[in-house]
This record gives sequence, structure tokens and C-alpha cells, in this order.
Amino acid sequence: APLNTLTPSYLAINPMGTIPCIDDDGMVLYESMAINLYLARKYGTSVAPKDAAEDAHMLQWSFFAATEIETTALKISSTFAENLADSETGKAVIEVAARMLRRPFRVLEQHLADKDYLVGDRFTVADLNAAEVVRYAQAHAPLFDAHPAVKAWLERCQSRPAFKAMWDARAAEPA
Ligand SMILES: N[C@@H](CCC(=O)N[C@@H](CS)C(=O)NCC(=O)O)C(=O)O
Repeated sequence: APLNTLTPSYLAINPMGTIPCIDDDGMVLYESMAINLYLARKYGTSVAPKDAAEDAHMLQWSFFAATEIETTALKISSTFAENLADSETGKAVIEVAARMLRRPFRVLEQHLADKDYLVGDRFTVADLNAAEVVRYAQAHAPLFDAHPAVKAWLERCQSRPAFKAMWDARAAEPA
């Protein structure tokens, strides 16, 4: 959808001019993972940490996704989005990115080998944050075929009714 995030009024609340950004009764916050962690903690429900250890692990997986996966995975999504995946340059970009993602994907694969979700045996904000970042690489199927537990986990996260509702709303937005 067209973005209108560089208006002076929007820049006043998020100087990066990016989405998302929330104003929760005057508490302004940007950075999507920080927003998700804040909303989970403030409003509770099963996606929130139950104790300090869960909280720490949710932070760990969020930082892991943001620092070890996101930038590289975005190279894959942008190559596909620009219809360059079949070009020689695009293939090279994807190959290098997939190689760089092997280590963090191996860690995720091992962690998810005997569990359905990242923390506490249930879908939490850790899965929410990490799955969205892992999704950026999803168009490159060989990476997921080589990591079946990651593939199954991502599909599990994306089969949730809330994800499907978000995705349908997003698909209905004007291009
Ligand atoms: N690290 C930021 C990234 C935010 C971001 O780049 N958002 C994109 C949309 S997904 C955006 O607003 N792009 C518009 C722009 O870069 O001008 C976060 O996770 O919130």
C-alpha cells in the first residue's frame, strides 16, 4: 500500500518515518518487535512471558531474529519482490544470503526439533517476532526444505487465524 509516513505530523512521533508506531494513551513507541513485546507484557494473555526467564528467552529470540536473520533474509524478499530472482545477479544474491542464513537456521532447527514453539510450549510474542523475520526468506524454498522443523514451525505460525486475517487484509490493500 502507499506509505504516507514522511509527513511532519508522522515524523514528530516516529523520526524514522517508518511503520509501525503506536500511541498507547500517550506512550509513543516505534520498532515493531519492541511494540510487540510491550503490548504482550502490558496486556497479558498467553503470548506474554509468565516469568523473568520466559521474558529473557523472548528477548533472546527477538534479538536473534533482528540481528542474525533479518537483514540477510530481507535480501531474499527484496530480490523476489523486484522480480530479479531468476536473473544472474538475483541468483547470486539469494545464494549468498542463503549461505549466510545457514548458521542461524541450523540453531532454529535444533531448537524446534522437539518443540512446536520457541518459548514455553505455546505460541508467544517470541514466535510472533521471529516468524515475521524468517518469513522474509520464505520465497527461497530450498532453505526451508533443508530445515524441516523451521518450515513446519513457520507454517504453524502462519496457519493461526490471526495471521490469516492479517494476511487477507494486507492482500486486499491497494498496490
Ligand atoms: N526496524 C523497523 C523497520 C520498520 C520498516 O522498515 N517499516 C517499513 C514497512 S514494513 C517502512 O515503514 N518502510 C517505509 C520507508 O522505509 O520509508 C521495525 O521493525 O519496526
